Amino acid sequence: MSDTIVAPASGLARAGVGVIRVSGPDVKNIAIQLAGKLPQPRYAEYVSFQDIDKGLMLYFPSPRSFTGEDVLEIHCHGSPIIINLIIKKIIELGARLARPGEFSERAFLNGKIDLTQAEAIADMINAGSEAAARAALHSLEGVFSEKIHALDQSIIELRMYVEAALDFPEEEVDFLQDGVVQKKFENIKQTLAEVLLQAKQGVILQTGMTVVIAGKPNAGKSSLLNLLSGRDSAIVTPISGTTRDILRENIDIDGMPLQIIDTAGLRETDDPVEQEGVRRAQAMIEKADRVLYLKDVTHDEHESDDLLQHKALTIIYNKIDLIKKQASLEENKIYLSVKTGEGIDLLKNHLKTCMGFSESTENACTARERHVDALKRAEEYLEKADVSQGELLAENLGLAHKALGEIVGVFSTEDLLGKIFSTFCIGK
Ligand SMILES: Nc1nc2c(ncn2[C@@H]2O[C@H](COP(=O)(O)OP(=O)(O)OP(=O)(O)O)[C@@H](O)[C@H]2O)c(=O)[nH]1
Ligand SMILES: [Mg+2]
Repeated sequence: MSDTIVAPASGLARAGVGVIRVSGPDVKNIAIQLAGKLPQPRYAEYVSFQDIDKGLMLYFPSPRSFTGEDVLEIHCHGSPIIINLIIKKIIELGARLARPGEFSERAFLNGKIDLTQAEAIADMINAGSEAAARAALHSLEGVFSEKIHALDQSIIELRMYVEAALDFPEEEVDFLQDGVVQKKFENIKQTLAEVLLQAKQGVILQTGMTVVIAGKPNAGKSSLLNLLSGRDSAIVTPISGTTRDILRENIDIDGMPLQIIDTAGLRETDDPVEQEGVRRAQAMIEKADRVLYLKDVTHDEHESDDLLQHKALTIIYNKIDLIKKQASLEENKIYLSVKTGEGIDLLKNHLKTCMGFSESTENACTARERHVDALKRAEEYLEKADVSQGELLAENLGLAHKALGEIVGVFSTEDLLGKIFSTFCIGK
């Protein structure tokens, strides 16, 4: 990598301080041209950025820097205009604007962090809840990678053991049937299952799920959105057809992030505005991870439920306060009252169960769909392996090892790297 990159590290927001990051071989020269000096490594110095602004400059010489290259950090006033002027000047001095995620990509390519750690940086910045931020920190500290490495190590060991057996065909059978292989193999499978579960949990923490509230007009959908989000975001009236637009709120239930979406009541109508609302509601329903289909218990209770086809459907009978019924939950049916709040805990617990969310996020790590996929593939290879057939076992252990390597970035194609880092923002 021969060029020097620059980007606003703190975004282009109006704030007290704005941070610009520069990385690459021209850093020393750029510092001298811009501020008249190169600061002492890792000490903040107060300098003038030509006639643009005054502020702090820090120099991190290679390899002890975030990217592993020479890095300069510039703290100026947090004005988008000032930040852009300084960046323009730095580009004149020979740098170019960084691509999204390019700083993290360089850190990965220079061996400062592995792929899951690079992803954890993005996860931390995007975290939607405290639990998600904490989990991202664990991943960034390498806790998740450690688990993958440990698992990988046991696979390699077993594979070496099996390969050794294959080299002595006359003793192979004894080797494979001495119980050691079987035991090690079972341990690996069990650990893999545990890591997979943790990774799924990590994905939930990171991305949350999309829950769409749907149903007939006046069932209490907007009231439910307001109750769950704890704010008065949707208009609620006794008039059917109040909501037309899609409304979104990000909430978290005991640390589990959720996006809840309120929609227009589903009904036949001649009003073109409402028709568009119903069309949008149906589009949201199709994309939802879960649909809460709300009914008014006073008149819709016995209506057939096949009004709506969705793979993840929960039917909610609302307004039980009007018929003095008890709140209850069975399978995917919940009786509750948004007005009195009775049964809302049942709904919250139901949502946690649906997502497989466990309460103990204390030691959780963030993870991605990509990690879950790779772990699942590794699991499939192990399923195909057979302890009594050496060749087959060795081959599948090798394939599982390769799948795990993709997670931390040992065996990653350029394609995959491009895909991962391009989802980062500029400056990361
Ligand atoms: N008694 C009682 N009334 C409720 C309850 N939940 C909502 N309501 C009332 O039902 C009416 C309709 O509520 P909304 O939340 O606007 O219903 P909606 O499903 O969003 O209606 P549309 O937007 O028209 O589709 C309002 O007058 C609410 O106060 C409940 O649990 N009990
Ligand atoms: Mg509404």
